[in-house]
Amino acid sequence: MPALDRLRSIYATRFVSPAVASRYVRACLTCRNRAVMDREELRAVKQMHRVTNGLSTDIFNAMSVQDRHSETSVLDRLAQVAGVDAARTTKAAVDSIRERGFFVFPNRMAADVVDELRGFSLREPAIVEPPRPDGPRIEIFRPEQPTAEKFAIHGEKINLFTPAREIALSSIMRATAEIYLRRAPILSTLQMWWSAKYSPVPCSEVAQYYHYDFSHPKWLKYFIYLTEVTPNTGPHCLVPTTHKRDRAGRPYRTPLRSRITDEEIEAAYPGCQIELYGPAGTILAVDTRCWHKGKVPTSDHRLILEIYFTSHAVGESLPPEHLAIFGDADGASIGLGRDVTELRWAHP
Ligand SMILES: O=C(O)CCC(=O)C(=O)O
Repeated sequence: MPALDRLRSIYATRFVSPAVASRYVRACLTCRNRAVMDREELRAVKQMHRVTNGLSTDIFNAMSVQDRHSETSVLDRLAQVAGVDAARTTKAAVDSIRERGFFVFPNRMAADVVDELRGFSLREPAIVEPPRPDGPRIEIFRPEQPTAEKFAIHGEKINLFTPAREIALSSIMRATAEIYLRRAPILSTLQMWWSAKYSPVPCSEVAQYYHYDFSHPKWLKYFIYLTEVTPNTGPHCLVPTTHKRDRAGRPYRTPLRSRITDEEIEAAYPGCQIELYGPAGTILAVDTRCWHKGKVPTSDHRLILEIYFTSHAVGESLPPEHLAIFGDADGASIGLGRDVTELRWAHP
């Protein structure tokens, strides 16, 4: 690498400009009482994250905490609207996510809800990924003849599709997110996608290499398997506890690295990678600040639904999925007179 480029890369890894630092400080001081932050603020939080190995993000999040979303107050409200068992499950979920970065719910989505969602995915046009040089492609996924690695469905149709809405409105999911974020959660994404059995080679554009997400300061993703997931059908993989700061991952949390190989992860965290399997209906909650990826499916396709709650919205306003499902209230907080539709759990 030429000397000037090396100097630039060292600078980008270790330092931020005074303008970025001051934008970050201003964001820390003002974001507690705002649901929406602008893109420049997020960029500053992200740049600081990389040079401080995550410490600055933890400080930002500590300064954004809202007392009314404390664990005790949310669990009390949840027990009133959904019962003590729901509160117990939520507490177990939050403890596990805090400690290990993920939780697999003991109950699953009911089979008829899974079927409805799967049916929807087979009749709605999807965005084909990775994009081709000749531009974006929209296609209905055909399991017998996939033409790419990923087929993603999001937007108005899914926001209005009752089974998907009902899951997003589940009080257990919102309560878990609310306690974990310590704020009223913002629904930032509601989508489903097929990871097709298409190529045996991992594809970086569809998240088949290890990476960590960072499109908001704090977030929680729910992944619901809508097909059976085995070692060969594209399990979600992660390295538990790496949503917290650690030394082993520091070299990879730099601006120059975004896709990390299995071998690099193995060298940094020997024996720690896990793969999450389960029947259709399995519900995972993951803080994808962990190193994570989707494993390439080799024997069959995988369908997954994602519900992504974040601490803040980024841009000018609340996201369309949030507005479509929760309206323009400041966040998807439970027990405040809004819909408390419960998941239809199936017992394993
Ligand atoms: O497909 C997967 O399991 C991984 C998804 C992922 O990396 C993400 O949503 O951030």
